Amino acid sequence: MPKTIVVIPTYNEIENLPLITEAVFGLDIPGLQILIVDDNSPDGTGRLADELATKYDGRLSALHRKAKGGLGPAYIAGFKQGLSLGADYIIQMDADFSHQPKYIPELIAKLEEGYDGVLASRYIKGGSVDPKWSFLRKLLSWFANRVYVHYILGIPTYEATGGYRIWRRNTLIGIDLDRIHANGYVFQVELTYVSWKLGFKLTEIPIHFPDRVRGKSKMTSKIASEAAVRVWDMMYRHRTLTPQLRRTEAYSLES
Ligand SMILES: Nc1nc2c(ncn2[C@@H]2O[C@H](COP(=O)(O)OP(=O)(O)OP(=O)(O)O)[C@@H](O)[C@H]2O)c(=O)[nH]1
Ligand SMILES: [Mg+2]
Repeated sequence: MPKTIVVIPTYNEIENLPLITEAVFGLDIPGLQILIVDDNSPDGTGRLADELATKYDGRLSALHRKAKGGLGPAYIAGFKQGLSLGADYIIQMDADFSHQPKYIPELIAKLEEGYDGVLASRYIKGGSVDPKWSFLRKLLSWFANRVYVHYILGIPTYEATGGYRIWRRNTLIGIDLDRIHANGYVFQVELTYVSWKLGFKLTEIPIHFPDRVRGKSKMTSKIASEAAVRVWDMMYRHRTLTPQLRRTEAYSLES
């Protein structure tokens, strides 16, 4: 039975955290654990995560970081911790229910067909976003993923800014997380780009993406517009990667 760890980064998600953990454990997937990565949320999400670690003894753990450092560094710390806990598969997922837990069994099943990573996609056939999105938001997100990422970066998927995925242990080691520098949206694109350049086999499953109901979004239009510029720099930095440059040794948690 493979050990699957769901890494959930949180910042002020006190309302969502107990509900999302209950929903994930409610799927009754054998060997599944949750790792919460909290950046010292002022609303006490980190304390709640410790309480949940006691409640779900051995099935849930919390990683506490000192201050809000962005999604990218939180995920990298969470991935390294998950690997050191012995995960065979690692799922990355938001706490706000835009990433619906019901797709987890499908993500695992698809990975087990022999892929190195599976992306939950809003922009392949059968996928969709919240009907409440404005036309402009839909257009920008569609353009970023279907056009920019696919045709400019050349990534053979139609989703790269979304952060609902599953990775094999060896993919996250091979990527070498220490070469991933970006935050927010670009972090998701960088992870996809680097894994593809290194020759890992990626695929997608379609999902519906509803907007969050509880709590506040941390995404701003500044972060979104910065992403469009930073993605060029990211592409330049990784342009010479080839499968020969995969990392082979495990990470030490100090790095
Ligand atoms: N640990 C940590 N988690 C974060 C940070 N920023 C955001 N998160 C979490 O990352 C997930 C995604 O953040 P959201 O604010 O929902 O951003 P988004 O989903 O891109 O934007 P929306 O569509 O507006 O919800 C949530 O679980 C947040 O709590 C951060 O700096 N540190
Ligand atoms: Mg969200």
